[in-house]
Amino acid sequence: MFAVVDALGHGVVAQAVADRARAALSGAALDRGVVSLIEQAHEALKGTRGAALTLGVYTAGTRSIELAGVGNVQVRSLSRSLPFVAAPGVVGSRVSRVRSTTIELLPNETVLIASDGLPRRTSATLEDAPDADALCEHMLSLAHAHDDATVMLVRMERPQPC
Ligand SMILES: [Mn+2]
Repeated sequence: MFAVVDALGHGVVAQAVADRARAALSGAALDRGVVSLIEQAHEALKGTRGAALTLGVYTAGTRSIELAGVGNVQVRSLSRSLPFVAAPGVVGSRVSRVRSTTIELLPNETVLIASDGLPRRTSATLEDAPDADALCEHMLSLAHAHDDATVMLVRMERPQPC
């Protein structure tokens, strides 16, 4: 599982909300699906200011990721447009119509999960950046000055034949 949590607000209060979401997700059973994971995080964040949350579960056998999200944490691929749309709402206070989207990854496809501190569109490509760390640095250099920003890069490389 991978997840990006963007708690409302800033500083230690937002950190506490993100930590609570992480604790709820860390022990969660992955086989119940991503919508169930969102619901568990929603329960855990009740009484807080809440968060935007997008998460995915990777299944190696099918090379697929199942995604679900609430609020402004976007998912995009450097190879194509993805059919993922996060549901409106705030995890912890109001969540509705959460749906999962399953994507079969292309060979060497790079998927970015980015909080709304980053521009919605970017021309960033792997050609701009020699490796994953450099690409994340490049993305963060585009961040809005007024907001926290998080970017996660997911790339599943094919196992080498032995
Ligand atoms: Mn934000």
